[in-house]
Amino acid sequence: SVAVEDPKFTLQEVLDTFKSCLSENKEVFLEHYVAGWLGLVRFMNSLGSVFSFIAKDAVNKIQILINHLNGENGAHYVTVQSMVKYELDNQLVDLTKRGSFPESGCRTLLRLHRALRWLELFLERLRTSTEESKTSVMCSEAYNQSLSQHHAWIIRKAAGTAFWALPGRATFFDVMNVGTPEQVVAMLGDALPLISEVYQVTENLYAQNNILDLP
Ligand code: 1PZ
Repeated sequence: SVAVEDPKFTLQEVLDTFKSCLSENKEVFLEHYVAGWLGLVRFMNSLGSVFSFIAKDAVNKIQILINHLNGENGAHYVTVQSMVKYELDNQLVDLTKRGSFPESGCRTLLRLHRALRWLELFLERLRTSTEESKTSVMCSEAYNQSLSQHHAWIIRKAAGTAFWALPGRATFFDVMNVGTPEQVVAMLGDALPLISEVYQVTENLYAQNNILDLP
C-alpha cells in the first residue's frame, strides 16, 4: 500500500524526488517521476479522506505507468522521451478519440503532467502567502488556472467541494513536516524551480509531438 505511515515523512523528500527525475541531457526518468507522484499521494492522504477520490484517480494512473515500467516492453519506458517515441512509432496511442489504448503511457502521464502544473501554481501561492491567506482560495485559484480546463463540469464541482475541506495554512505547513513556516517557504523556494523544469521539459516534448490533447 502507498499509504503506509512513515513518521519521518516530509514533503521535502517528495519534492526532492522530482530533482532526480531529470537526466543530464534533460530526459525525464519515468521511475523517479512515478516515485514523486507516490509521495504526493501519500501527502494527500495525510490531509484527510475528503481527498481520497482525487488520490484514487492519481493512484490508478501511477499504477498504469508502473505496469508499463515492469512490463515486457519496460525498456522502452525508462524515460518519458523513450516512452513517447515507442508508443507513437508503434501506434499504441489513441490520438483523436478514445479507442483501443485507454491505458497508453502517453495519455496516462498527460493527466499527471497537467496536475503537476496545478501543484506548481498552488505551491507558488503557498510560498508567497501570508498568515491570513486561505488554502482553499489558493487551491481553487491554481485549479481554475490549470487543471479545471481539462475537467468536465461534474469533476470541477466535486473538486471545488473538496477544496473547502483543506486544512488551514498553519496545519498545512505542519503536515508538510519540514519545520518552521520560514523553513517551509525556503524549501518551497528550492523545490519549485525543479518541479517547474520537469513540467516544462515534458510540456515541450508533448508539444513537439502534438500530443497535448490526447483523449
Ligand atoms: C492537496 C489538495 C489536493 C487538491 C488536488 C487538486 C486537483 C483536483 C483534481 C480533481 C480530480 C479528481 C478526479 C479524477 C479526474 C479524472 O477524470 C481526471 C482525468 O482522467 P481521465 O478521466 O481522462 O482518465 N484525472 C486527472 O485529472 C488526474 C488528477 C490527479 C490529481 C492529483 C492531485 C495532486 C495532489 C498533490 C497533493 C499535494
